[in-house]
Amino acid sequence: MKMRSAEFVKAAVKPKDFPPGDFPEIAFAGRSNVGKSSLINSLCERKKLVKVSRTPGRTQTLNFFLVNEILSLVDLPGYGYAKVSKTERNSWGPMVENYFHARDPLLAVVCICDARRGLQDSDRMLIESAPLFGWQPIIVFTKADKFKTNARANRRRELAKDMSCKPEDVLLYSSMTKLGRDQIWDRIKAISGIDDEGKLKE
Ligand SMILES: Nc1nc2c(ncn2[C@@H]2O[C@H](COP(=O)(O)OP(=O)(O)OP(=O)(O)O)[C@@H](O)[C@H]2O)c(=O)[nH]1
Ligand SMILES: [Mg+2]
Repeated sequence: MKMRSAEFVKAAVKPKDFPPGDFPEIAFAGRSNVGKSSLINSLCERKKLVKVSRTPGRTQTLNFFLVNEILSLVDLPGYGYAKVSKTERNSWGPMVENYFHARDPLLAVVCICDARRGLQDSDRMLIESAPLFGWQPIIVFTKADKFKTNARANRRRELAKDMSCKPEDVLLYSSMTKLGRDQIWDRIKAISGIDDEGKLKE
């Protein structure tokens, strides 16, 4: 993906505060601390576009970004983090559900999991809700740099077995090494109708 520009648009909680929705949109979801914000930064080739948390559970709003002035990316708050206050933890559900319901341009949700832990129940729930809301799930296993090459190949096979797919279809990613970056962009580009130049296809 040719990266010409990447900018923060706004943070929002309620549908009335969302940006107009003029562009195809891809959201990034996953458990707290899994690496959602890091993934957006590394996809956009920016170090500090999105704040990466030192303590988990920090992203508490829906954060909208615009890439190449044609593609909207949304960093969603993490789910399942026990240490934020109960009110904050419970507010993830309605806030994100309202977003999923209200957001016509949302085409896909990148469902991010830790490659070491694999799919957790909460991840499966998110993925299973895809048909209800009409977006496509793109399942990404991040922090793959935590495995050495051989161990990573084994882990890929295990994850494929769990998902009943081919090992080569498992998206392993690392924000540190950029492993898997092109594959994720290829999926996002295909779903959003973006060409190799990073422009919307006619
Ligand atoms: N080794 C390794 N560490 C990573 C990777 N991606 C993220 N991290 C680290 O994981 C921690 C959490 O990363 P974030 O990107 O803030 O995770 P998040 O999912 O946005 O977290 P919340 O917004 O708090 O839910 C940070 O310390 C990152 O440096 C990766 O691919 N490999
Ligand atoms: Mg975050």
